[in-house]
Amino acid sequence: MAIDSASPVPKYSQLRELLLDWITEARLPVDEPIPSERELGDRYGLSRMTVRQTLDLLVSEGKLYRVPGKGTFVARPKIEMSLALASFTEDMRARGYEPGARDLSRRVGPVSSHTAQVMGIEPGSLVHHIERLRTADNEPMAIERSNIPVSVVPDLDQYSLSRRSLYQILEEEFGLLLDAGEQTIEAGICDPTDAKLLGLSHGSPVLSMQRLSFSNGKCVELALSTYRADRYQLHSQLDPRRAGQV
Ligand code: 16G
Repeated sequence: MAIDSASPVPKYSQLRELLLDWITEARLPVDEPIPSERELGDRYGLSRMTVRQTLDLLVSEGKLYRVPGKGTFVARPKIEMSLALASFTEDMRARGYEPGARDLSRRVGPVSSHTAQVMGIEPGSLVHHIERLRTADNEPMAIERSNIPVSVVPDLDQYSLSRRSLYQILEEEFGLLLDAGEQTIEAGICDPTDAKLLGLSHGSPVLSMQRLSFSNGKCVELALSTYRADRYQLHSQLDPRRAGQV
């Protein structure tokens, strides 16, 4: 297969298709190096700038990853984001990854008015603010910022969250089984602080999530999370169309 100079499809886009086909057909395994920019340029008769543009695109899509000084490699397939009320720990274990959590900050303080409104709690009431870096096989995956009402979970600050799952503590120590939840997912751009923690370059795409979880009608957690868009994707089954329904 070759690049078609007469085609209206930009050359970097044609090269993207060719490389993806080649990776699929050759069944290149994860972590396999792909040829250098120079080799690809020679092979397809393209400038290094065009080849780099294609590789940048495939890296930002999470199909390839770069190791400075070493080259470009085939990335692991993206993780499908769970749309269940599962904890990060359960979700990662179910997929065969070792989950991890690093406390970035934990404090108790009054809830802001807008957060109180989202959570349906009294403005100014005390909440646990918990900020954690979540890892899978030691690789940073997400930053989770949780707000948990002190009135619902009084002594949460007594428990370490680096060795135990938050949902497990809620269930085993406080008898709180999460039985309802809602989640909003939006596209976002990583700010410099989060980018550093997630090992991304500033301005990388991320998925910003807001999850509200409830137990027996009471709001237990509002989590505002930043997930790496190069490692996560959303997949859902589609219901058949029915006349008159939107
Ligand atoms: C999930 C939840 C988060 C919760 C965490 C508890 C999202 C999208 N999801 O990641 O709200 O705090 O699980 O995980 O925010 P853990 O039980 O492993 O600590």
